[in-house]
Amino acid sequence: MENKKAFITGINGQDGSYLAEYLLSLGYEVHGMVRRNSMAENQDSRVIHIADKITTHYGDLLDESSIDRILTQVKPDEIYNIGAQSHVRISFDMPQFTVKTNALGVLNVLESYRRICPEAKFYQASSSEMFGNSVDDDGFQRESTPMHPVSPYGCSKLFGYSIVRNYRNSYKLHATNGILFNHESPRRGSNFVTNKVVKTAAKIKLGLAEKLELGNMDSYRDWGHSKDYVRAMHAIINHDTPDDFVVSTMKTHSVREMTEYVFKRLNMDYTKYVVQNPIFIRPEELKYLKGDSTKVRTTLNWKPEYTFESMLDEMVDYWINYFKK
Ligand code: G4F
Repeated sequence: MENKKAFITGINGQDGSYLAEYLLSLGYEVHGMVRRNSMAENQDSRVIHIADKITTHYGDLLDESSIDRILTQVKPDEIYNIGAQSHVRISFDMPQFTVKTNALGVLNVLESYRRICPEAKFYQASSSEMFGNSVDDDGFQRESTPMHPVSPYGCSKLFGYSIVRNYRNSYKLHATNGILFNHESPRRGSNFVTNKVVKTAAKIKLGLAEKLELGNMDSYRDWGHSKDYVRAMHAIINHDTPDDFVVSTMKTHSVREMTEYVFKRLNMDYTKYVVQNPIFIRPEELKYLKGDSTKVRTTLNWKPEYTFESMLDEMVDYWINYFKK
């Protein structure tokens, strides 16, 4: 039997790169879309170690003809739409770009998919940011929780989520949503809070930095590991029935608790180094996330392997080794 073919938008991101590795390990032929930018380096820094095993194609979520071209050429069995402007605070600085990419971009991929390879399966990277500050009485967010986003990013993701459901019902497509809570790793962009804290704490430990500037330390997040979450993406897209699933650890910690843990692991007291800079505070904040992932655990037999602590430990070890080298 021929190998299955997967097409990943955002293959050079944190999730795209782990997903590509995971699909290769399962014997897939992996294709990914990369955007042209003006950096001196190549546009494949997170997948350079598997560059000879994957095929990258230049394209953009906002350039329909490039998506058409790639899907016509590749004819994938599975499409993972993971590319996005994924930074919530930056979405307040670039609201229109964020909405075009994260909302219209989903529609562009869906339209090409519907016309060119409707027999394929489709996965959309939906987000817990869509819930905003809505929480069920038991303190969890789940598939049935109302969605009231509090950022241009969250609003754009809610459109993406809704249009996937609409296309699934209207055109009988195997189109799915993973509603993923925060997920991290050493490959996380350094302007997201976990990697920013770990990287700066490692620098402080080695005498390479003096302080860490943060915004709101009293918001709560349900943090898992990207490697665990890409396994969930694959399970979701391969479920017999196209459906929507929350993916989470079912535990929550504040930014302050996370910072305290990281500094303690390096034998330091965070209160001596952390200062607040209002520049990192958002016009409207999502205060509390804790996901109920019972559905994906019971239906698809998924569970995370990393804990909050083992995930942060891996990130600390990575950055300490990186700066020592
Ligand atoms: O790490 P963050 O920037 O992640 P955020 O906003 O929760 O979004 C991430 O998770 C979403 C899933 O819910 C994804 F959809 C999205 O793409 C992204 O992956 O911020 C986490 C928390 C926030 O409450 C923020 O206000 O940390 C707080 N924070 C405090 N100081 C900071 C900082 N966040 C950042 N990025 N930088 C700070 O200095």
